[in-house]
Amino acid sequence: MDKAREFFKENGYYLAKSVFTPQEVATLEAEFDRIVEQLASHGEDKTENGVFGTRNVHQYSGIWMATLLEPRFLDLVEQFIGPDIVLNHNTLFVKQKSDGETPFHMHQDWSYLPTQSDTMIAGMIHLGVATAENGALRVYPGSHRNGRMEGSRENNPDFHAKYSFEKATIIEAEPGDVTFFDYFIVHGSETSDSDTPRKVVIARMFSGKDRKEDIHQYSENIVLRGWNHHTTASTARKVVMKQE
Ligand SMILES: O=C(O)CCC(=O)C(=O)O
Repeated sequence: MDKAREFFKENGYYLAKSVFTPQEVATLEAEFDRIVEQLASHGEDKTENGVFGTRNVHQYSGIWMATLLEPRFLDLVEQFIGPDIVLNHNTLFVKQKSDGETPFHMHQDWSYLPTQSDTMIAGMIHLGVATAENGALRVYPGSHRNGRMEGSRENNPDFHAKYSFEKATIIEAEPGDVTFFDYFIVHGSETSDSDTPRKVVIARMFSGKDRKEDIHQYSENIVLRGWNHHTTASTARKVVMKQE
């Protein structure tokens, strides 16, 4: 385990192999596909350049809720952010072959969901293979040590010119693996050129000793392990009421 923590600290990411068994992946992929079918039945399966998805798989599936609470998963998360683990939200997405421009130009995540102590990380659970061809995640190892970089959003061409896809490290993965990454690491992914869809669920989690910079900022605030030291009656509401 120390190996995972050390690698993460040094590089800003860690690929954990075979966290979920092939049997578990089969069940999770079936639940994943059921969510996708439900989206399609509501006409919510329009792709943006080959990518579509939804937030919050635990709002669809009890099995997915249990998966986010799986000790093998949380033991790894604990290595990176400590024993108090709060779910901000999660995202399911499928990436299919496309001629369009990638929606994931190189960026950092912090400006989308800043927290006071910058503990936010992502845990990307792979339900299918991730390869260079089908648009796997690419990262700049060690770039998390730059902290908050100005203009590091997906829509900033100057930032993308500085951090090309070509020079980034491609993180290929197998079903059942989990890729963890810091919200400061420079990352992104190219359009898929493969007939094999890429399927992932990405959980965004932060330490229960940390807090969102703005309490009105969206968060599920679900404690997956330990304690949330900043919850109050007002923040425990789904919609935080603004003071008049
Ligand atoms: O996994 C990918 O293709 C990119 C995802 C990403 O950039 C993000 O969720 O911030």
